Formats: sequence, structure tokens, C-alpha cells
Amino acid sequence: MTDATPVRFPAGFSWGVATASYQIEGAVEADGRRPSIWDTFSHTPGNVSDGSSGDVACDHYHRYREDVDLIAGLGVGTYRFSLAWPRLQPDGRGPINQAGLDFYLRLLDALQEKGIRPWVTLYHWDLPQTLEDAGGWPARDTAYRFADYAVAVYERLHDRVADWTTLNEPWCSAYLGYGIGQHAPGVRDSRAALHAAHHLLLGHGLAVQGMRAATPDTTNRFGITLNLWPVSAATDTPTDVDAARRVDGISNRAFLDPLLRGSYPDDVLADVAGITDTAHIRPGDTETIGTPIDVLGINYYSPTYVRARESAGPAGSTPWIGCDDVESVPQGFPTTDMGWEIEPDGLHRLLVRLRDDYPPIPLYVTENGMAVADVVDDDGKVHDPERIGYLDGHLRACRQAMDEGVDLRGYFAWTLYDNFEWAFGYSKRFGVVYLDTGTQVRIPKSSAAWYAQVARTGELP
Ligand code: PNW
Repeated sequence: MTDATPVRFPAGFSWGVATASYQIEGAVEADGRRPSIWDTFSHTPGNVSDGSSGDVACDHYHRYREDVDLIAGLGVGTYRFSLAWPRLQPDGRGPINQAGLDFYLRLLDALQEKGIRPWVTLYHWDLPQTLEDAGGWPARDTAYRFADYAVAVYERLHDRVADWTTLNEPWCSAYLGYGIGQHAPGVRDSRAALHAAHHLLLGHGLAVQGMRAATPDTTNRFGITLNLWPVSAATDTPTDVDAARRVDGISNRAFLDPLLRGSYPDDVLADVAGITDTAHIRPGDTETIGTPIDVLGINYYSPTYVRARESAGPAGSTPWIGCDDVESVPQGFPTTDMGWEIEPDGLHRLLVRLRDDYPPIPLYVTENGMAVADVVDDDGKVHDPERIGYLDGHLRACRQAMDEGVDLRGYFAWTLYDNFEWAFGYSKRFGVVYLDTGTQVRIPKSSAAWYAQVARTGELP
């Protein structure tokens, strides 16, 4: 199941678990919260495979104390979670809703009591519906609304929270949300997707500038979390090699280059020239996006191997904007319950690539984990050796990258407990803790005990 050799991580390495507001909180009408695009999307039939929504989810809004105890039981020093914009600014603008803020203050108190460091994400996909109605991320104004929200929240919490992540996975927000419509708001429009990607990045840059300027606090750290893939050509034919260049460009470099080098890659702009001109990229935008950050978060689940198709697939057949003539090629690796192929070395290659191709920046794996069709056994326990094997393999890949000079500072398992897995509802279980959605009973899986030992000892057994 796991490799036999013990592997040690350095003493200062951070261990954590991660969640996101809409996936766990429930209580969607509590204390002045108003709908987000995910409320609207999940309540529209046909969008979520099991017909569910985040209305109740893990009821974390009411059970956060019990959940903080669960986190403490995992032995981790850090908890990554996101703030619900529609709780804090129910219509996406205006004064902070104190009742919504109070929830996060209670949560931060509970974490502090247990000595768990908060790692806060400002936006994990729950855009206030009012802002979507005003144009959403394809509209430039949303970037300014996001920065205003970020600064308003930061002013209230900067003395309680040191680690600030602006966005989780702008790739998903832009391409799944506005490109292929698999995520909220369910739009299928390549041009809108590209404009959304730019405005998300612009919002990130404006938010970092605004937060840095808001207080004289110099100890806090700012960053962004990207979902990145190692992209490889399935064969070495020139058309497949070029397909890999394009997918890497639109998925990885289109985000990394403006953030870390201050400009979009020329080849990516040329690739999408038939979809949009660059009028939405105004003078100064890429400098704003390239505002220095302190850390980069990476979410990794699966590798990507691609080939050029004989003929283009239907529009929107892949989430890679402008690449409908490219398809992914399964490599025969074992797969998770999502159907995602498992290749730990993909994470190793990705980390090494970041070291080689970009200026030095501290890295954190902010998500990594596996969906398994877990069941409660007759003994009342949940045995998930596959998940232990997945986490073990990927942590070994992290350690190998560190041995090769990658500046990796921490790792967050996705996720604390089974929760609302977006378009798949509750049908996919990523937690190290099992959630009985009927009773809200939480049962730590065998992976929870394994991960707790790893986090406490800093060693893979
Ligand atoms: C991430 N894809 O989402 C998110 O940050 C989490 O909220 C989510 O639960 C987790 O990964 C597992 O899915 C992704 O289609 C969703 O490539 C979809 C994709 C990637 C990441």
C-alpha cells in the first residue's frame, strides 16, 4: 500500500487540511447571507448530478466547534478555509455584514484555542449573485468589487490572520464556470471565459495592492492558489507536442506568467486571437497582476497527457479554451472515484518545473487528495487504504522535489470531511473524515489516523 522506506520532512514544514465555504457551511440564509452563483446554479435542475445543493452541506456554520475538534484531532497546525463573500458583503458591495463576520470571528477564536493557524482564502467560487447579474467575472468591474471586498475584510481580520490567499483556482472559475458551464454560473462562452480569467487575475492584483496598503502590518503574507497540471504530449509527433504546448499555455502559463513574470505569454495570446482581441487587457493591468506575492499555492490531483484529434470536437468538449481539437489520453494509471488518473510523479514534475521556469517563491501544496467510494464497515469504521496510498505517494513526490531544491513549505490534504463536491454533489467523497449526510455524524476514516501520525511526527511511516 505505501512505500516501505520512512521519509522525514523538515521541522518547520506546515501540515494542514483544507475546505471551502460553500462546500461545508450550509446555513445559506443565516444572518443576512444572500445567494451566491452556486446557490442559483445548484438549485437549477440538471446542474448537480445528484440534484443536491450546499443548503445544508456539513452544517459547519452551526457545528464549527465540533469541526475544529476534528481538525485538532488530525494533529495539523494549519487549517485552510475560505470566507463566503455573500455572508460578508451579501450583495457584493457596501459595508461588511457584522453578523456574517461574527461567524468567522467565532471560528477564528475556536482555532486559536486549539493552536491551529488559519490560512484564509478570500474567494473559493461563491460570487454574490448580484454581481453575476451585473456581468460577473467577464465584467471588469467585478475585479474592483473583489478588491474592495478583500480590503474591507482584511482591515477587520489582519490582526487575526497572517496568511491570505486571494483566489482559489481562477482556472476553474473562468473555464469551468464561463467556458464549458460545468460550474456556476453555467455559461458556455469561450470569449467570456478568457475575459473572466483576466478579470480574476486583475482582481487578485488589485486586492494584494489594496491589502498591503491598508495596514502597516508587514508580517502578513499574500498569495494565490492555482490548479496546475504537468502537461505532456501523448506522442512525440509535432502536432501532439504543439497540442501540449497549447494546453500548458492556456492552463498553466496563462496564469503563472502574468502573476510571476508580469506579462501574458505571446504564444497564448496568439493561440486565442480568434476568440478575443486584447482590448480587455488595459495598459498597466499585467503590472497590477504581477504585484509581488509572498507565496504560491498549488492544487494538484492528476496529470494531463494530450494529443491532437483528427478533427475538432464539439465546442466546449474540453475545458481548455481554444483547444477543442485536443483530447486527453489516459495512460493506464489507476484512477480515483472521479475517474482522475493517479500519478504522484506528476506533482514532482510540476514542482520542479516551477523551480526551473519561474522566479523563486515559497510554494505550498494547498490541495491534494482522492475521491473514494467509501462505505461504513460492519465495525462502524471507514477503511480507506487507497486514500492513504494516494497521500503517501504524493507526499513522497513532494519530498523528492524538496531534495532537488524545490522550496516547498507545506502541504494541505483535500479535504477535512466529505462535502458538497460541486457538480457531483455528495456523490464523491474526498474527506479523511466520513460524513453521514443524513445524520451529520462525522467518522474519521483510517486515513485520518494515518495523516494525524504523519502530521505529528513529520514522517511518512
Ligand atoms: C478543486 N477539474 O476543484 C477545488 O479547489 C475543490 O473545491 C474541489 O473540491 C477539489 O478540487 C476536488 O475536485 C477542482 O475539473 C474541480 O479539473 C475540478 C477540476 C479541478 C479542480
